[in-house]
Order: sequence, then structure tokens, then C-alpha cells
Amino acid sequence: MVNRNQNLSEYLNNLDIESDLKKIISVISSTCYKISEAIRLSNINNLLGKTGEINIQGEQVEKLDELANNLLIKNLSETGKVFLMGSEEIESVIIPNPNNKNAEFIVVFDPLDGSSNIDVSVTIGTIFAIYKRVNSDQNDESNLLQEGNKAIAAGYTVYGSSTVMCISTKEDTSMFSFDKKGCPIITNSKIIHGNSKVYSVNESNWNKFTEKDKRWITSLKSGVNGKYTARYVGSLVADFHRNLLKGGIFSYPADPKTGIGRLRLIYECNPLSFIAKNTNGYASDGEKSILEIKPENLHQRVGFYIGNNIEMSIYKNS
Ligand code: P6P
Repeated sequence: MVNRNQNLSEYLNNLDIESDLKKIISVISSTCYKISEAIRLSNINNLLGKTGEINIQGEQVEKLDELANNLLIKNLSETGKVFLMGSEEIESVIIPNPNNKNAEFIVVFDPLDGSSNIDVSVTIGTIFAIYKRVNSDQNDESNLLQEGNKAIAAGYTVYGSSTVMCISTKEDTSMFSFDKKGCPIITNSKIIHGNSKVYSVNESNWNKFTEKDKRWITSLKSGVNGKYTARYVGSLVADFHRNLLKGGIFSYPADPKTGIGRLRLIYECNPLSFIAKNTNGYASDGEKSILEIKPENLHQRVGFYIGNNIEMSIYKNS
């Protein structure tokens, strides 16, 4: 049973992790609360719409993308505990300012996933993962090009009908909601994937699916493995959050012609795959475990299948 009086600080103090890591997670949490408040008031404060810039992904930057990104970079820099950062919005590694060459931790994040949904009030979220640095060279990208199984913590915050933060370590995966003062209070702990029959795929890409993808989706519709329902938000973090709590599988296959996917390995797939692994789930690129892929570049995109172990084995055996 969850002790609903426990706040994030008390929760972190009970975890066997370094104090610098506790500080980083706590600052990500308080930053997500500020992002949540900005989103809730974005209509009033003219924070909807685009900045007019194009990011490294070739996507138009939303005002809230920029706000979330800048807040995370500023607040994580000021902890003095972060050696380097990586953002889905920024082309290269980010050296904290103020800098701290003795810091040991790497933080990578997608500041606002699903931001094309902002203007229509559909759930969006912040995704992050935390690693130890591999060397002391702040210009060396290999500090960010680490396999997802090297992560020591990961999580996300969904800004939906309520704001919920998920924090996962090898010890535990828990969720928190913010009280009126912005204090994160635990709501779920020792989370494992639910087992409801949901599949989450953008089927408009059918003509770009492999024959295996098509066999798999056709089998889900046939009822041979039970009655499924389809849910697709168009915001990865929202689809994953639902599947983690209730069950299901999400997939965004790579284009079979190029082998390139839509979703970013470092900023989206690895953090969620780390959480899946810690919660009786699994994630693959269609062939191998996401967490074992050695990133080749900071913005590498991969095919992505993630869900509870049962659904992932149904896909694998399709
Ligand atoms: P499509 C949002 O832009 C995103 O990166 C993910 O959050 C989401 O799952 C996916 O793209 C949606 O892509 O092609 O279905 O609109």
C-alpha cells in the first residue's frame, strides 16, 4: 500500500542512490512542476504557438518547447551536479552554465514530447534519463552516446488531466502528483506493467509497415490473442504512461526502406525502455533490445516497440 503522506524528498532519502543524484531528480521534479504551471496558463499568457525557429529535428519550435528546454538547462546547471546535458531540441552536447568539471552526472531529456498537441490541450510530457559520465572531456559526445542499459535513473512527467511524474531506478518505479504548493506526493509505487489488451500504433503508416508488422496487427484485430482495443494519442509519453499503468503495447516501426524510425533513441526510447525493463516490460527496435543499442549520433532515430512482456512476445512470435 502506498504511503500517501510520503513526499519525493522522503522517498529519495529511502533510496540507495547518491545524494547528488537525489538532488538532480528533485530539481527535475520542481522544474516539471514549473513547466506544468506554464502549460496550464499557456492560453492566458500567450505561450501557445510557435517561436518561428526550426530545431535540429527539422521541426517548428513551440514556445513551450523553448520554455521547457531553457528551464531544464538553467535549473540543472545551477545544481552544480551535472557534467553534461543533451536535449532533443539542441544539436550538440550542452555544457552547464555555471560549469562544474567535477560533476559526475549526465542528464538527457526531451523537454516537451508531443508538443504538436499543445494547442489542442492533448497530454504532452517531459522525458529524461540520467547516466554517469564516461570521461572528463566535456566536448566528448561519448558521454551521451551510452547504451540505455547504462542509465542509473529515468522518468517522465505527463501534463494531462493531472500532472504525474514517474521516477524509475533499478530499485523501484514510483509515481508522484503535485499538491497545491507544488510538493510531489507519492501516488503509486513498485509499479509493474498492467495487462490490458491495448495496442497503440499509427495505422496510417500501414504501407510502410513490414510484413511482420502487418501480420502482428492483423492478429491483434483477429481476436486470436484476446479482444484488443486501439488507443493512439500521438504523444509517445501519454501512450506509454497509459500502457504502463493499464497494459498494452506501443509501436512506431522504422521505415523498412531506410531502417530509420521517427522516435529518438537517446531522448525518448532509452528512458522509456529503462522504465519498461524495471516494470516487467521490454522494448525493442523490432529485432534487438533498445537498451543494448550503442547510439551512433545524438539524434539517432530507431524503430520502437515497447510494452509488457506478454504483448512484446506476441509481437516477437508474429
Ligand atoms: P505521428 C510527437 O511528435 C512524437 O515524437 C511522439 O510523441 C509521438 O508518439 C509521435 O511523434 C507521433 O508521430 O507520425 O503518429 O504523428
